[in-house]
Amino acid sequence: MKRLDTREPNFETAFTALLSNREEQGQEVHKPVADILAAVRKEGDAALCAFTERFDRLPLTAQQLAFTAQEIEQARAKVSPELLEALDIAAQRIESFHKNQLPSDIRYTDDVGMTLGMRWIPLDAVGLYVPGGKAAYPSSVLMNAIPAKVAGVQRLAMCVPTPDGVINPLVLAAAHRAGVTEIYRVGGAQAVGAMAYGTQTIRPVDRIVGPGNAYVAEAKRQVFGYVGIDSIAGPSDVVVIADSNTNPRLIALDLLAQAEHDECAQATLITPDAAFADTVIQAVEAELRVLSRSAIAGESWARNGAVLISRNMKEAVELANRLAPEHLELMVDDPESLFTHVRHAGAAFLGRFCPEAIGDYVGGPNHVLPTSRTARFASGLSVFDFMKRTTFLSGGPDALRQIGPAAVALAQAEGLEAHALSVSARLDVLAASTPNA
Ligand code: HSO
Ligand code: ZN
Repeated sequence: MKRLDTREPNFETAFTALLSNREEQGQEVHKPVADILAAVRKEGDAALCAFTERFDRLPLTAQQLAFTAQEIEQARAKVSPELLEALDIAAQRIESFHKNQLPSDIRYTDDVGMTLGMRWIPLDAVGLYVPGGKAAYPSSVLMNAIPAKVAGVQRLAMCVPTPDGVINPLVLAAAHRAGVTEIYRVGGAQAVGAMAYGTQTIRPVDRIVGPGNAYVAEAKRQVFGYVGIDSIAGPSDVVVIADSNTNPRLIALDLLAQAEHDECAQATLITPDAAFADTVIQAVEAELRVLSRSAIAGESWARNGAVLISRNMKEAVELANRLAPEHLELMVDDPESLFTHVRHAGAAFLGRFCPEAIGDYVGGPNHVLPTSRTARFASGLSVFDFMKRTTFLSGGPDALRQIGPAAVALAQAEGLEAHALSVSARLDVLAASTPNA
C-alpha cells in the first residue's frame, strides 16, 4: 500500500506512477485465440465439443451443448428460497432503473419544412458470456441480461463454461430470472467464436457482452467489427473519499470489498485528515486478519492499495477525477455538493450508508462499469448498449428547392457528378412542372 501526501515534494511523481499502474497490461494470447476462432468458424459444433472436452474435461455431443429447460429448472430448485428472493429483489430494481434509462426518439420539422429524426431500435440478438467456476457472479448475469431485455432484444443467448461438468446453480437461476432460456455449456474463446460466427447449434448474435478471462477478452477483440462487443474489463477499482466523521472500520471494509475481487483490484482512500487515514490503515490490517478472502485482499491491498492525504476536500475530488475510478464513494457530510465537482467516475455512491456493495447487487444502476481510468471517456453498461439508432429525413419539393442548390455546389466541389445530378435533376423536374417558380 502506498501512503502519499499531496504536501510532500515528490507527490506528483509518485501519483503519476500510481496513475500509470491503473492501465491494464494484457496477456499475450493472440495466436492461440486466433486458432480457436478459426477452428470454430470452420468446424462449428465439432470444434466446440472438442475444445470443451480439452479445456473443461467434459465430453459432450452437439445435442448436449444446450441446457434443457428441465436442467435449468433443476438448478433453480437447488437454490434456497432466501437466495431466490434476493435475486428477485435485485432483478426488480435493476429492471426498474434500466426502464427509466430508455431513450426517446427524436422527430421535428425544421424551418425548410423537412421532418428529421432518429429512432432507437433494439438489436436482434445478443450473446452473453458468463465466466465459469469462482469468477461466475450471478449478479453479473442480471446486470448484463436485464438491460438487453429492457431494451427489447428478442434473442439472448448465454454461454457459460462448466469445468468438469460443474455449474453454479445460482448462475442458471439468475439467467432464468432475467428471462434467458437459451444457455450453452461452452466457455472460452470457442464460446465467443460460436456466438460471433454461429455453428449448427448456436445461431450467430449481433453483439457479445460479459466479462471473461484473458482468452475471452482477446477473442472478443478479434471478433469485434464482425459483431459488436462491450468494453473489455480491466481490474476493478474503487476510490473512497472520506472525512473524519466517518467510522474508519466501514471505510476499511469498503476498500477490502474491492480488494477481495482479485489481486489486481485497486482500492484507494482519499482524505484530508492524516490521522483518520492512519486509523483506516490500521482498520484494514485488523480486518485482513479475519477476512475469509484475506489472501487475495491482502495481496491486492499490498500491491495496489493507496491512501492519499489531500489538503482539503476540493483537492480530494481533483485527485479522484484524475484517477477516473470505476467506483467513487463519497463518504462525507454533504456528498451532493462534492458530487457536483465529480467529472470522471463510472458510478458514484453518495452518503455513508450507501456503499459500493449495494450498487454491486441491489441498487439498480449497472455494475458493469468502465475500468482502467476509461471513465474519462466511457460509461457503464446500459440499455444503449443493446440498441442502435436509425436517423431519418423526410422532405418534399419545397425543402429541396431551398437546400438542394447547396448540396449541388458541394457535390460539384467534391467532383462527384452523380451526386450533383441526383439533386439538380430533381430541381429541373420541379422547375419544369412549375413554370413560374
Ligand atoms: N464490483 C464488481 C461487481 C461485483 N461485485 C459483482 C460483486 N459481485 C464490478 O463493478
Ligand atoms: Zn464488487
